[in-house]
Amino acid sequence: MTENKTVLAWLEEMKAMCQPDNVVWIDGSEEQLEALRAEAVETGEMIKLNQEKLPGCYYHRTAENDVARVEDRTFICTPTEEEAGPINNWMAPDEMYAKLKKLYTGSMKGRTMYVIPYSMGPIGSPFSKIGIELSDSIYVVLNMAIMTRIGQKVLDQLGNDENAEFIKCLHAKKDVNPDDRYIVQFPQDNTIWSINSAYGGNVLLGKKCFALRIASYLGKNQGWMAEHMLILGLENPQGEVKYICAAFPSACGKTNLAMLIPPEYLKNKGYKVWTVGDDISWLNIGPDGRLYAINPEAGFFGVAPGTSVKTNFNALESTKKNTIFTNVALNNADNTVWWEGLDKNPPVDATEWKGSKVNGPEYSAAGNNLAHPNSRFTAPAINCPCISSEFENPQGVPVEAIVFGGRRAKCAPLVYQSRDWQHGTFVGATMASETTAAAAGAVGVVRRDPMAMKPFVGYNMATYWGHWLEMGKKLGDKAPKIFHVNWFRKDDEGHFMWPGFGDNMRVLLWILNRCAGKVDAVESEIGYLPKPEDIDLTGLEDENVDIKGLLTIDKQVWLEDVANIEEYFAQFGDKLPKEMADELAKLKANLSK
Ligand code: GTP
Ligand code: SPV
Ligand code: MN
Repeated sequence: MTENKTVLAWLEEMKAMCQPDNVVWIDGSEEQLEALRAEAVETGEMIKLNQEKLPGCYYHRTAENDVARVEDRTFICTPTEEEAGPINNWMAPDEMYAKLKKLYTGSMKGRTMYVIPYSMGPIGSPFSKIGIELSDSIYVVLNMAIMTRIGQKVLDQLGNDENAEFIKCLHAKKDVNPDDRYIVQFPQDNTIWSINSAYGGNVLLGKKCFALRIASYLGKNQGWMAEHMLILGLENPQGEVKYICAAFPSACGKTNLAMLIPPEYLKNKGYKVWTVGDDISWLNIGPDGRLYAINPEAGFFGVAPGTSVKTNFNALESTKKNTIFTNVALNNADNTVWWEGLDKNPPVDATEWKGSKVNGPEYSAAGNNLAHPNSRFTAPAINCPCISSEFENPQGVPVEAIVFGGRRAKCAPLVYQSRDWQHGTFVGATMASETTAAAAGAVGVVRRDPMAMKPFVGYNMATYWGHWLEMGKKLGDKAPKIFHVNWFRKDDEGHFMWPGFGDNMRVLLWILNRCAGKVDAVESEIGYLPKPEDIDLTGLEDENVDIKGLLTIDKQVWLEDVANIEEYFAQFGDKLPKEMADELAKLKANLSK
Protein backbone atom coordinates (compact mmCIF):
# COMPACT_ATOMS: atom_id res chain seq x y z
CA MET A 1 0.00 0.00 0.00
CA THR A 2 2.98 2.30 0.34
CA GLU A 3 6.54 2.49 -0.89
CA ASN A 4 7.58 4.90 1.84
CA LYS A 5 10.89 3.41 2.96
CA THR A 6 10.71 4.83 6.48
CA VAL A 7 7.29 3.29 7.04
CA LEU A 8 8.37 -0.08 5.64
CA ALA A 9 11.60 -0.21 7.61
CA TRP A 10 9.78 0.60 10.87
CA LEU A 11 7.15 -2.04 10.12
CA GLU A 12 9.86 -4.67 9.54
CA GLU A 13 11.46 -3.80 12.85
CA MET A 14 8.17 -4.04 14.76
CA LYS A 15 7.27 -7.28 13.00
CA ALA A 16 10.59 -8.82 13.91
CA MET A 17 9.97 -7.91 17.54
CA CYS A 18 6.27 -8.85 17.87
CA GLN A 19 6.43 -11.87 15.54
CA PRO A 20 2.81 -11.90 14.29
CA ASP A 21 1.67 -14.80 12.12
CA ASN A 22 0.18 -12.36 9.60
CA VAL A 23 0.29 -8.70 8.71
CA VAL A 24 -2.86 -7.09 7.32
CA TRP A 25 -2.92 -3.54 5.96
CA ILE A 26 -6.13 -1.68 6.64
CA ASP A 27 -7.17 -0.02 3.38
CA GLY A 28 -10.29 1.64 4.76
CA SER A 29 -12.71 -0.21 2.50
CA GLU A 30 -16.14 -1.11 3.88
CA GLU A 31 -15.60 -4.62 2.52
CA GLN A 32 -12.50 -5.18 4.63
CA LEU A 33 -14.08 -3.66 7.76
CA GLU A 34 -17.19 -5.81 7.31
CA ALA A 35 -15.04 -8.93 7.10
CA LEU A 36 -13.29 -7.93 10.33
CA ARG A 37 -16.63 -7.36 12.09
CA ALA A 38 -17.72 -10.84 11.02
CA GLU A 39 -14.46 -12.31 12.30
CA ALA A 40 -14.79 -10.51 15.65
CA VAL A 41 -18.34 -11.85 16.04
CA GLU A 42 -17.13 -15.33 15.13
CA THR A 43 -14.44 -15.29 17.81
CA GLY A 44 -16.70 -13.66 20.42
CA GLU A 45 -14.64 -10.47 20.56
CA MET A 46 -17.78 -8.56 19.60
CA ILE A 47 -21.52 -9.20 19.76
CA LYS A 48 -23.72 -8.11 16.89
CA LEU A 49 -26.66 -6.13 18.28
CA ASN A 50 -30.27 -5.98 17.03
CA GLN A 51 -29.74 -4.89 13.45
CA GLU A 52 -33.24 -3.52 13.03
CA LYS A 53 -33.09 -1.27 16.07
CA LEU A 54 -29.34 -0.62 15.99
CA PRO A 55 -28.10 -1.17 12.41
CA GLY A 56 -24.35 -1.62 12.13
CA CYS A 57 -23.96 -1.64 15.93
CA TYR A 58 -21.77 -3.97 17.97
CA TYR A 59 -20.99 -4.68 21.60
CA HIS A 60 -17.64 -5.29 23.23
CA ARG A 61 -16.69 -6.13 26.79
CA THR A 62 -13.17 -5.54 28.09
CA ALA A 63 -11.40 -7.36 30.91
CA GLU A 64 -12.63 -6.36 34.36
CA ASN A 65 -9.27 -4.88 35.23
CA ASP A 66 -9.14 -2.92 31.97
CA VAL A 67 -12.00 -0.43 31.91
CA ALA A 68 -10.42 3.04 32.04
CA ARG A 69 -7.27 4.99 31.36
CA VAL A 70 -4.45 4.05 33.72
CA GLU A 71 -2.63 7.20 34.71
CA ASP A 72 -0.13 5.48 36.98
CA ARG A 73 0.97 3.27 34.05
CA THR A 74 1.27 6.20 31.60
CA PHE A 75 4.76 7.55 30.94
CA ILE A 76 6.34 10.48 29.14
CA CYS A 77 9.81 9.34 28.15
CA THR A 78 11.78 12.47 27.35
CA PRO A 79 15.60 12.36 27.51
CA THR A 80 15.59 14.18 30.87
CA GLU A 81 13.15 13.89 33.74
CA GLU A 82 12.87 17.66 33.93
CA GLU A 83 11.39 17.80 30.41
CA ALA A 84 8.58 15.47 31.46
CA GLY A 85 8.06 17.54 34.59
CA PRO A 86 7.02 16.69 38.14
CA ILE A 87 3.46 15.56 37.44
CA ASN A 88 4.21 13.06 34.66
CA ASN A 89 5.60 9.57 35.20
CA TRP A 90 9.02 9.40 33.61
CA MET A 91 11.64 6.86 32.70
CA ALA A 92 14.72 7.33 30.51
CA PRO A 93 13.85 6.38 26.90
CA ASP A 94 16.59 3.72 26.57
CA GLU A 95 15.55 2.05 29.79
CA MET A 96 11.87 2.08 28.81
CA TYR A 97 12.53 0.78 25.29
CA ALA A 98 14.59 -2.06 26.74
CA LYS A 99 11.93 -2.91 29.30
CA LEU A 100 9.11 -2.86 26.75
CA LYS A 101 11.02 -4.72 24.04
CA LYS A 102 11.09 -7.70 26.36
CA LEU A 103 7.32 -7.52 26.76
CA TYR A 104 6.64 -7.05 23.04
CA THR A 105 8.96 -9.82 21.91
CA GLY A 106 6.83 -12.60 20.49
CA SER A 107 3.68 -10.91 21.82
CA MET A 108 1.81 -11.38 18.52
CA LYS A 109 2.71 -15.02 17.92
CA GLY A 110 -0.39 -16.77 16.60
CA ARG A 111 -2.04 -13.41 16.02
CA THR A 112 -2.46 -10.90 13.21
CA MET A 113 -0.83 -7.49 13.18
CA TYR A 114 -3.09 -4.88 11.61
CA VAL A 115 -1.45 -1.83 10.05
CA ILE A 116 -3.80 1.12 10.47
CA PRO A 117 -2.80 4.30 8.63
CA TYR A 118 -4.84 7.21 10.03
CA SER A 119 -5.15 10.96 9.84
CA MET A 120 -5.95 13.20 12.79
CA GLY A 121 -7.90 16.01 11.16
CA PRO A 122 -9.41 16.17 7.66
CA ILE A 123 -7.04 14.59 5.14
CA GLY A 124 -5.05 17.30 3.46
CA SER A 125 -5.77 20.05 6.03
CA PRO A 126 -2.59 22.06 6.73
CA PHE A 127 -3.25 21.33 10.43
CA SER A 128 -3.80 17.56 10.14
CA LYS A 129 -1.23 14.96 11.12
CA ILE A 130 -0.73 11.34 10.22
CA GLY A 131 -0.19 8.30 12.41
CA ILE A 132 0.19 4.60 11.74
CA GLU A 133 -0.98 2.24 14.45
CA LEU A 134 0.12 -1.38 14.52
CA SER A 135 -2.28 -3.40 16.66
CA ASP A 136 -3.26 -7.03 17.11
CA SER A 137 -6.84 -6.12 18.07
CA ILE A 138 -9.78 -6.01 15.68
CA TYR A 139 -11.61 -3.90 18.28
CA VAL A 140 -8.87 -1.30 17.86
CA VAL A 141 -9.13 -1.39 14.06
CA LEU A 142 -12.90 -0.94 14.13
CA ASN A 143 -12.78 1.85 16.71
CA MET A 144 -10.01 3.67 14.84
CA ALA A 145 -12.17 3.41 11.71
CA ILE A 146 -14.83 5.43 13.52
CA MET A 147 -12.62 7.80 15.52
CA THR A 148 -10.19 8.76 12.74
CA ARG A 149 -9.88 8.90 8.95
CA ILE A 150 -8.15 5.67 7.94
CA GLY A 151 -6.81 3.68 5.02
CA GLN A 152 -5.11 4.00 1.65
CA LYS A 153 -5.99 7.68 1.26
CA VAL A 154 -3.90 8.45 4.34
CA LEU A 155 -0.83 6.69 2.92
CA ASP A 156 -1.35 8.53 -0.37
CA GLN A 157 -1.35 11.78 1.60
CA LEU A 158 1.83 10.75 3.46
CA GLY A 159 3.58 9.97 0.15
CA ASN A 160 7.00 8.47 -0.34
CA ASP A 161 9.15 11.19 1.18
CA GLU A 162 11.31 9.35 3.69
CA ASN A 163 11.31 12.37 5.98
CA ALA A 164 7.56 12.88 5.99
CA GLU A 165 6.29 13.24 9.58
CA PHE A 166 4.14 10.45 10.99
CA ILE A 167 3.59 9.10 14.49
CA LYS A 168 4.69 5.51 15.00
CA CYS A 169 2.15 3.76 17.20
CA LEU A 170 2.41 0.22 18.48
CA HIS A 171 -0.23 -1.62 20.45
CA ALA A 172 -0.13 -5.24 21.62
CA LYS A 173 -3.00 -6.58 23.66
CA LYS A 174 -0.81 -9.34 25.05
CA ASP A 175 -2.40 -10.97 28.12
CA VAL A 176 -3.97 -7.77 29.51
CA ASN A 177 -1.89 -8.14 32.64
CA PRO A 178 -2.31 -4.91 34.65
CA ASP A 179 1.11 -5.29 36.27
CA ASP A 180 2.79 -5.15 32.89
CA ARG A 181 0.49 -2.52 31.40
CA TYR A 182 2.30 0.45 29.89
CA ILE A 183 1.06 3.45 27.92
CA VAL A 184 4.24 5.19 26.84
CA GLN A 185 4.93 8.32 24.84
CA PHE A 186 8.37 9.09 23.43
CA PRO A 187 7.81 12.70 22.29
CA GLN A 188 11.25 13.15 20.73
CA ASP A 189 10.77 10.01 18.62
CA ASN A 190 7.15 10.62 17.52
CA THR A 191 6.54 7.20 19.05
CA ILE A 192 3.80 5.65 21.21
CA TRP A 193 3.97 2.15 22.69
CA SER A 194 1.00 0.61 24.48
CA ILE A 195 0.85 -2.91 25.87
CA ASN A 196 -1.33 -5.14 28.04
CA SER A 197 -4.56 -3.21 27.64
CA ALA A 198 -7.47 -3.39 25.23
CA TYR A 199 -9.46 -0.44 26.56
CA GLY A 200 -10.30 2.74 24.60
CA GLY A 201 -8.07 5.57 25.75
CA ASN A 202 -5.17 3.19 26.36
CA VAL A 203 -5.22 1.64 22.90
CA LEU A 204 -6.91 3.98 20.41
CA LEU A 205 -3.56 5.68 20.10
CA GLY A 206 -4.73 8.51 17.84
CA LYS A 207 -6.78 9.93 20.71
CA LYS A 208 -5.15 10.94 23.98
CA CYS A 209 -1.68 9.50 23.28
CA PHE A 210 -1.19 11.23 19.93
CA ALA A 211 -3.74 14.05 19.66
CA LEU A 212 -2.90 15.35 23.14
CA ARG A 213 0.38 13.99 24.57
CA ILE A 214 2.50 13.88 21.42
CA ALA A 215 0.62 16.76 19.76
CA SER A 216 1.01 19.09 22.74
CA TYR A 217 4.76 18.59 22.44
CA LEU A 218 4.71 19.14 18.67
CA GLY A 219 2.54 22.22 19.22
CA LYS A 220 5.03 23.76 21.63
CA ASN A 221 7.82 23.34 19.09
CA GLN A 222 5.74 24.35 16.07
CA GLY A 223 3.73 27.25 17.50
CA TRP A 224 0.27 25.74 17.95
CA MET A 225 -1.75 24.09 20.72
CA ALA A 226 -3.33 20.68 21.31
CA GLU A 227 -6.02 20.93 23.98
CA HIS A 228 -8.57 18.76 25.79
CA MET A 229 -11.41 20.93 24.50
CA LEU A 230 -14.76 20.56 22.82
CA ILE A 231 -15.61 22.95 19.98
CA LEU A 232 -19.16 24.25 19.50
CA GLY A 233 -20.80 26.81 17.25
CA LEU A 234 -23.58 28.89 18.78
CA GLU A 235 -26.01 30.28 16.20
CA ASN A 236 -28.09 33.33 17.13
CA PRO A 237 -31.53 34.21 15.74
CA GLN A 238 -29.83 36.34 13.04
CA GLY A 239 -28.06 33.20 11.80
CA GLU A 240 -24.58 34.28 12.90
CA VAL A 241 -22.43 31.50 14.39
CA LYS A 242 -19.74 32.12 17.02
CA TYR A 243 -17.37 29.37 18.16
CA ILE A 244 -16.42 28.43 21.71
CA CYS A 245 -13.80 25.92 22.92
CA ALA A 246 -14.15 24.44 26.38
CA ALA A 247 -11.74 22.37 28.47
CA PHE A 248 -13.31 20.24 31.21
CA PRO A 249 -11.62 17.18 32.77
CA SER A 250 -12.67 13.69 31.72
CA ALA A 251 -16.35 12.94 32.37
CA CYS A 252 -17.10 16.56 33.32
CA GLY A 253 -19.47 17.47 30.51
CA LYS A 254 -17.66 18.19 27.21
CA THR A 255 -19.74 15.87 25.04
CA ASN A 256 -22.90 17.19 26.68
CA LEU A 257 -22.03 20.84 26.18
CA ALA A 258 -20.84 20.27 22.61
CA MET A 259 -24.25 18.83 21.64
CA LEU A 260 -26.42 21.03 23.82
CA ILE A 261 -30.06 21.59 22.94
CA PRO A 262 -31.19 25.04 24.11
CA PRO A 263 -34.15 25.31 26.49
CA GLU A 264 -37.54 25.80 24.77
CA TYR A 265 -37.55 29.54 25.34
CA LEU A 266 -34.21 30.07 23.59
CA LYS A 267 -34.91 27.46 20.91
CA ASN A 268 -38.11 29.28 20.03
CA LYS A 269 -36.14 32.50 19.67
CA GLY A 270 -33.94 30.76 17.10
CA TYR A 271 -30.80 29.82 19.02
CA LYS A 272 -28.99 26.62 17.99
CA VAL A 273 -25.80 24.78 18.88
CA TRP A 274 -23.63 23.03 16.27
CA THR A 275 -21.01 20.46 17.23
CA VAL A 276 -17.51 20.65 15.76
CA GLY A 277 -15.81 18.46 18.36
CA ASP A 278 -16.49 16.91 21.77
CA ASP A 279 -13.05 16.16 23.23
CA ILE A 280 -9.95 17.52 21.49
CA SER A 281 -9.05 20.80 19.75
CA TRP A 282 -6.00 21.61 17.71
CA LEU A 283 -5.58 25.37 17.72
CA ASN A 284 -3.58 27.34 15.16
CA ILE A 285 -3.17 31.03 14.48
CA GLY A 286 -4.82 31.80 11.13
CA PRO A 287 -3.77 34.27 8.40
CA ASP A 288 -5.90 36.98 10.04
CA GLY A 289 -4.09 36.52 13.36
CA ARG A 290 -7.05 34.90 15.11
CA LEU A 291 -7.09 31.48 16.76
CA TYR A 292 -8.67 28.68 14.68
CA ALA A 293 -9.76 25.27 15.95
CA ILE A 294 -10.03 21.92 14.21
CA ASN A 295 -11.31 18.71 15.72
CA PRO A 296 -8.70 16.07 14.90
CA GLU A 297 -11.19 13.25 15.49
CA ALA A 298 -13.91 11.77 13.28
CA GLY A 299 -16.08 10.22 15.97
CA PHE A 300 -17.16 10.44 19.59
CA PHE A 301 -15.84 8.12 22.30
CA GLY A 302 -18.50 9.18 24.75
CA VAL A 303 -19.50 8.27 28.30
CA ALA A 304 -22.70 6.20 28.12
CA PRO A 305 -24.11 6.50 31.69
CA GLY A 306 -26.17 9.63 32.09
CA THR A 307 -26.83 9.89 28.35
CA SER A 308 -30.59 10.05 27.74
CA VAL A 309 -33.16 11.65 25.47
CA LYS A 310 -33.47 14.35 28.09
CA THR A 311 -29.81 15.04 28.93
CA ASN A 312 -28.15 14.52 25.55
CA PHE A 313 -30.58 13.73 22.75
CA ASN A 314 -27.98 14.37 20.05
CA ALA A 315 -25.41 11.99 21.53
CA LEU A 316 -28.05 9.32 21.91
CA GLU A 317 -29.13 9.79 18.28
CA SER A 318 -25.49 9.50 17.23
CA THR A 319 -25.37 5.99 18.71
CA LYS A 320 -28.32 4.61 16.74
CA LYS A 321 -26.22 3.17 13.90
CA ASN A 322 -22.67 2.03 13.12
CA THR A 323 -21.68 2.39 16.78
CA ILE A 324 -19.56 0.19 19.05
CA PHE A 325 -20.66 -0.02 22.68
CA THR A 326 -18.07 -0.94 25.31
CA ASN A 327 -18.91 -2.24 28.82
CA VAL A 328 -22.56 -1.13 28.85
CA ALA A 329 -25.29 -3.63 29.82
CA LEU A 330 -27.20 -5.82 27.39
CA ASN A 331 -30.95 -6.09 27.20
CA ASN A 332 -31.33 -9.73 26.24
CA ALA A 333 -35.04 -9.42 25.41
CA ASP A 334 -34.27 -7.59 22.18
CA ASN A 335 -30.47 -7.64 21.98
CA THR A 336 -30.06 -3.92 22.58
CA VAL A 337 -28.07 -1.92 25.13
CA TRP A 338 -28.81 -0.20 28.43
CA TRP A 339 -26.97 1.94 30.95
CA GLU A 340 -27.73 3.88 34.14
CA GLY A 341 -29.53 7.08 33.28
CA LEU A 342 -30.76 5.95 29.85
CA ASP A 343 -34.19 5.60 31.44
CA LYS A 344 -35.58 4.43 34.76
CA ASN A 345 -36.24 0.86 33.57
CA PRO A 346 -33.30 -1.52 33.78
CA PRO A 347 -34.09 -4.51 31.55
CA VAL A 348 -35.42 -7.54 33.42
CA ASP A 349 -33.44 -9.98 31.32
CA ALA A 350 -30.09 -8.22 31.43
CA THR A 351 -26.40 -9.03 31.14
CA GLU A 352 -24.37 -6.68 33.28
CA TRP A 353 -21.08 -5.27 32.00
CA LYS A 354 -18.96 -8.07 33.47
CA GLY A 355 -21.02 -10.66 31.58
CA SER A 356 -23.37 -12.17 34.18
CA LYS A 357 -27.05 -12.58 33.46
CA VAL A 358 -29.06 -10.68 36.06
CA ASN A 359 -32.53 -9.44 36.82
CA GLY A 360 -31.92 -5.76 36.03
CA PRO A 361 -34.39 -4.09 38.42
CA GLU A 362 -33.36 -6.33 41.34
CA TYR A 363 -29.65 -6.01 40.60
CA SER A 364 -30.02 -2.29 40.34
CA ALA A 365 -32.14 -1.97 43.48
CA ALA A 366 -29.37 -3.79 45.38
CA GLY A 367 -27.08 -0.91 44.49
CA ASN A 368 -25.17 -2.43 41.58
CA ASN A 369 -24.32 -0.81 38.28
CA LEU A 370 -25.47 -2.72 35.22
CA ALA A 371 -23.17 -0.68 33.01
CA HIS A 372 -19.66 0.25 34.09
CA PRO A 373 -19.61 3.96 35.12
CA ASN A 374 -16.98 4.52 32.40
CA SER A 375 -18.77 2.46 29.75
CA ARG A 376 -18.62 4.18 26.38
CA PHE A 377 -20.00 4.42 22.87
CA THR A 378 -17.87 4.94 19.77
CA ALA A 379 -20.08 6.77 17.29
CA PRO A 380 -19.30 8.37 13.92
CA ALA A 381 -19.49 12.17 14.13
CA ILE A 382 -21.56 12.27 10.94
CA ASN A 383 -24.38 10.54 12.85
CA CYS A 384 -24.81 13.59 15.05
CA PRO A 385 -27.98 15.55 14.18
CA CYS A 386 -26.25 18.82 15.10
CA ILE A 387 -22.88 18.21 13.47
CA SER A 388 -21.49 21.54 12.25
CA SER A 389 -21.23 22.36 8.56
CA GLU A 390 -17.63 23.33 9.43
CA PHE A 391 -16.75 19.88 10.81
CA GLU A 392 -14.61 19.07 7.75
CA ASN A 393 -13.37 22.63 7.18
CA PRO A 394 -9.60 22.20 6.74
CA GLN A 395 -8.97 25.73 8.06
CA GLY A 396 -10.97 25.19 11.25
CA VAL A 397 -13.31 27.69 12.93
CA PRO A 398 -12.38 31.03 14.58
CA VAL A 399 -12.52 30.84 18.37
CA GLU A 400 -14.33 33.63 20.24
CA ALA A 401 -14.02 32.29 23.77
CA ILE A 402 -12.11 29.64 25.70
CA VAL A 403 -13.93 28.19 28.69
CA PHE A 404 -12.37 26.22 31.52
CA GLY A 405 -14.40 24.25 34.03
CA GLY A 406 -14.58 21.34 36.39
CA ARG A 407 -16.54 19.65 39.11
CA ARG A 408 -16.32 21.78 42.22
CA ALA A 409 -18.96 21.31 44.90
CA LYS A 410 -17.72 24.51 46.54
CA CYS A 411 -15.43 27.33 45.48
CA ALA A 412 -15.87 28.12 41.77
CA PRO A 413 -18.94 30.21 40.89
CA LEU A 414 -21.26 29.33 37.98
CA VAL A 415 -19.22 31.53 35.65
CA TYR A 416 -16.60 34.26 35.69
CA GLN A 417 -14.36 35.94 33.15
CA SER A 418 -10.63 36.40 33.41
CA ARG A 419 -9.20 39.89 33.17
CA ASP A 420 -6.95 39.12 30.20
CA TRP A 421 -5.07 36.24 28.52
CA GLN A 422 -2.39 36.06 31.21
CA HIS A 423 -4.95 35.91 33.99
CA GLY A 424 -6.96 33.43 31.90
CA THR A 425 -3.90 31.20 31.61
CA PHE A 426 -3.62 31.33 35.41
CA VAL A 427 -7.31 30.44 35.75
CA GLY A 428 -6.70 27.40 33.51
CA ALA A 429 -3.47 26.50 35.28
CA THR A 430 -5.19 26.47 38.68
CA MET A 431 -8.23 24.45 37.66
CA ALA A 432 -9.26 21.68 40.00
CA SER A 433 -11.93 19.05 39.73
CA GLU A 434 -13.31 15.98 41.45
CA THR A 435 -11.93 12.79 39.88
CA THR A 436 -14.27 10.60 37.81
CA ALA A 437 -14.52 7.01 36.57
CA ALA A 438 -12.74 7.92 33.32
CA ALA A 439 -9.44 6.95 34.93
CA ALA A 440 -8.64 4.06 37.24
CA GLY A 441 -8.47 5.10 40.91
CA ALA A 442 -10.58 6.92 43.46
CA VAL A 443 -13.63 8.90 42.32
CA GLY A 444 -14.76 12.24 43.76
CA VAL A 445 -11.41 13.44 45.09
CA VAL A 446 -10.59 17.08 44.27
CA ARG A 447 -7.31 17.35 42.43
CA ARG A 448 -5.62 20.04 40.40
CA ASP A 449 -6.11 19.44 36.71
CA PRO A 450 -4.59 22.36 34.78
CA MET A 451 -6.44 23.06 31.54
CA ALA A 452 -7.97 19.54 31.99
CA MET A 453 -4.55 18.39 30.72
CA LYS A 454 -3.07 16.80 33.84
CA PRO A 455 -3.20 13.30 32.35
CA PHE A 456 -2.46 14.48 28.81
CA VAL A 457 0.37 17.00 28.70
CA GLY A 458 3.33 15.54 26.82
CA TYR A 459 6.03 17.61 28.54
CA ASN A 460 6.65 19.73 31.63
CA MET A 461 3.37 21.34 32.72
CA ALA A 462 5.15 24.57 33.68
CA THR A 463 6.73 24.82 30.22
CA TYR A 464 3.27 24.22 28.80
CA TRP A 465 1.94 27.24 30.75
CA GLY A 466 4.83 29.20 29.28
CA HIS A 467 3.67 28.12 25.83
CA TRP A 468 0.16 29.37 26.60
CA LEU A 469 1.64 32.75 27.55
CA GLU A 470 3.67 32.81 24.33
CA MET A 471 0.58 32.07 22.25
CA GLY A 472 -1.21 34.92 24.03
CA LYS A 473 1.56 37.31 23.07
CA LYS A 474 1.30 36.24 19.42
CA LEU A 475 -2.48 36.58 19.44
CA GLY A 476 -2.40 40.00 21.13
CA ASP A 477 -5.76 41.77 21.01
CA LYS A 478 -7.11 39.05 18.70
CA ALA A 479 -6.88 36.47 21.49
CA PRO A 480 -10.11 34.72 22.54
CA LYS A 481 -11.52 35.81 25.90
CA ILE A 482 -11.06 33.27 28.68
CA PHE A 483 -13.80 32.18 31.12
CA HIS A 484 -14.34 29.62 33.89
CA VAL A 485 -17.59 27.73 34.57
CA ASN A 486 -18.81 25.26 37.19
CA TRP A 487 -22.03 23.34 36.51
CA PHE A 488 -21.48 21.21 39.61
CA ARG A 489 -21.75 23.55 42.59
CA LYS A 490 -23.68 21.98 45.45
CA ASP A 491 -25.76 23.43 48.27
CA ASP A 492 -25.35 22.45 51.91
CA GLU A 493 -27.66 19.46 51.38
CA GLY A 494 -25.41 18.19 48.60
CA HIS A 495 -27.78 18.99 45.71
CA PHE A 496 -26.58 20.50 42.45
CA MET A 497 -27.49 24.20 42.55
CA TRP A 498 -27.62 24.62 38.77
CA PRO A 499 -29.84 22.53 36.46
CA GLY A 500 -27.04 22.15 33.92
CA PHE A 501 -27.28 20.45 30.52
CA GLY A 502 -29.46 22.53 28.11
CA ASP A 503 -29.67 25.37 30.60
CA ASN A 504 -25.91 25.83 30.31
CA MET A 505 -26.85 27.71 27.13
CA ARG A 506 -27.84 30.63 29.36
CA VAL A 507 -24.25 30.88 30.56
CA LEU A 508 -22.85 30.56 27.02
CA LEU A 509 -25.01 33.52 25.99
CA TRP A 510 -23.54 35.65 28.77
CA ILE A 511 -20.06 34.60 27.64
CA LEU A 512 -20.72 35.64 24.03
CA ASN A 513 -22.36 38.87 25.19
CA ARG A 514 -19.16 39.65 27.08
CA CYS A 515 -17.06 38.85 24.00
CA ALA A 516 -19.22 41.22 21.95
CA GLY A 517 -19.01 43.90 24.65
CA LYS A 518 -22.79 43.86 25.06
CA VAL A 519 -22.98 43.48 28.85
CA ASP A 520 -21.19 44.90 31.86
CA ALA A 521 -19.78 42.78 34.64
CA VAL A 522 -18.82 43.14 38.27
CA GLU A 523 -15.13 43.19 39.05
CA SER A 524 -14.42 40.78 41.90
CA GLU A 525 -11.39 39.31 43.66
CA ILE A 526 -11.18 36.49 41.14
CA GLY A 527 -12.21 38.22 37.90
CA TYR A 528 -15.39 39.53 36.27
CA LEU A 529 -18.65 38.13 37.59
CA PRO A 530 -22.00 38.48 35.84
CA LYS A 531 -24.63 40.76 37.27
CA PRO A 532 -27.25 38.16 38.26
CA GLU A 533 -29.85 39.85 36.03
CA ASP A 534 -27.60 39.40 32.98
CA ILE A 535 -27.99 35.61 33.05
CA ASP A 536 -31.34 35.09 31.31
CA LEU A 537 -33.35 32.67 33.46
CA THR A 538 -36.65 33.01 31.59
CA GLY A 539 -38.53 29.72 31.40
CA LEU A 540 -36.27 27.82 33.83
CA GLU A 541 -38.07 24.71 35.04
CA ASP A 542 -36.95 25.32 38.61
CA GLU A 543 -37.93 28.88 39.46
CA ASN A 544 -36.00 28.75 42.71
CA VAL A 545 -32.53 28.54 41.19
CA ASP A 546 -30.35 30.59 43.51
CA ILE A 547 -28.44 32.56 40.90
CA LYS A 548 -27.01 34.95 43.51
CA GLY A 549 -25.76 31.98 45.55
CA LEU A 550 -24.24 30.46 42.43
CA LEU A 551 -22.24 33.63 41.89
CA THR A 552 -20.97 34.18 45.43
CA ILE A 553 -17.34 33.86 46.36
CA ASP A 554 -16.56 32.42 49.76
CA LYS A 555 -13.25 34.11 50.55
CA GLN A 556 -12.32 31.55 53.17
CA VAL A 557 -12.80 28.65 50.75
CA TRP A 558 -10.84 30.55 48.11
CA LEU A 559 -7.98 31.32 50.48
CA GLU A 560 -7.73 27.60 51.26
CA ASP A 561 -7.56 26.99 47.53
CA VAL A 562 -4.82 29.61 47.20
CA ALA A 563 -2.78 27.76 49.85
CA ASN A 564 -3.22 24.56 47.87
CA ILE A 565 -2.15 26.30 44.65
CA GLU A 566 0.97 27.68 46.35
CA GLU A 567 1.92 24.15 47.33
CA TYR A 568 1.10 22.86 43.87
CA PHE A 569 3.11 25.53 42.08
CA ALA A 570 6.13 24.96 44.34
CA GLN A 571 6.88 21.59 42.77
CA PHE A 572 7.68 23.28 39.44
CA GLY A 573 10.55 25.26 40.98
CA ASP A 574 12.11 27.84 38.70
CA LYS A 575 10.29 26.38 35.68
CA LEU A 576 7.11 28.12 36.88
CA PRO A 577 6.57 31.18 34.65
CA LYS A 578 6.91 34.37 36.67
CA GLU A 579 3.53 35.50 35.33
CA MET A 580 1.85 32.59 37.14
CA ALA A 581 3.47 33.49 40.44
CA ASP A 582 2.45 37.13 39.90
CA GLU A 583 -1.16 36.18 39.25
CA LEU A 584 -1.22 33.99 42.35
CA ALA A 585 0.13 36.84 44.45
CA LYS A 586 -2.51 39.15 43.02
CA LEU A 587 -5.30 36.70 43.79
CA LYS A 588 -4.09 36.24 47.33
CA ALA A 589 -3.86 39.97 47.88
CA ASN A 590 -7.37 40.51 46.47
CA LEU A 591 -8.82 37.85 48.76
CA SER A 592 -6.95 39.13 51.81
CA LYS A 593 -8.22 42.71 51.51
P1 GTP B 1 -14.76 12.48 28.52
O1 GTP B 1 -15.29 11.78 27.31
O2 GTP B 1 -14.29 11.53 29.58
O3 GTP B 1 -13.71 13.48 28.20
O4 GTP B 1 -16.02 13.20 29.24
P2 GTP B 1 -16.84 14.54 28.90
O5 GTP B 1 -16.12 15.72 29.43
O6 GTP B 1 -17.19 14.57 27.46
O7 GTP B 1 -18.15 14.36 29.79
P3 GTP B 1 -19.66 14.01 29.36
O8 GTP B 1 -20.28 15.11 28.55
O9 GTP B 1 -19.70 12.66 28.78
O10 GTP B 1 -20.38 14.01 30.78
C1 GTP B 1 -19.94 13.17 31.82
C2 GTP B 1 -21.02 13.01 32.87
O11 GTP B 1 -21.38 14.29 33.40
C3 GTP B 1 -22.30 12.41 32.30
O12 GTP B 1 -22.79 11.45 33.19
C4 GTP B 1 -23.24 13.58 32.20
O13 GTP B 1 -24.56 13.21 32.31
C5 GTP B 1 -22.78 14.52 33.31
N1 GTP B 1 -23.02 15.94 32.97
C6 GTP B 1 -22.71 16.56 31.81
N2 GTP B 1 -23.10 17.86 31.81
C7 GTP B 1 -23.67 18.08 33.03
C8 GTP B 1 -24.26 19.24 33.65
O14 GTP B 1 -24.35 20.33 33.09
N3 GTP B 1 -24.71 19.06 34.93
C9 GTP B 1 -24.63 17.87 35.59
N4 GTP B 1 -25.09 17.80 36.83
N5 GTP B 1 -24.08 16.76 35.03
C10 GTP B 1 -23.60 16.86 33.77
C1 SPV C 1 -11.10 10.89 28.71
O1 SPV C 1 -10.87 10.13 29.66
O2 SPV C 1 -10.82 12.10 28.75
C2 SPV C 1 -11.74 10.36 27.49
C3 SPV C 1 -11.82 8.91 27.33
O3 SPV C 1 -12.13 11.11 26.62
S1 SPV C 1 -10.30 8.21 26.91
O4 SPV C 1 -10.25 8.05 25.45
O5 SPV C 1 -10.26 6.92 27.55
O6 SPV C 1 -9.23 9.07 27.31
MN1 MN D 1 -11.84 13.31 27.16
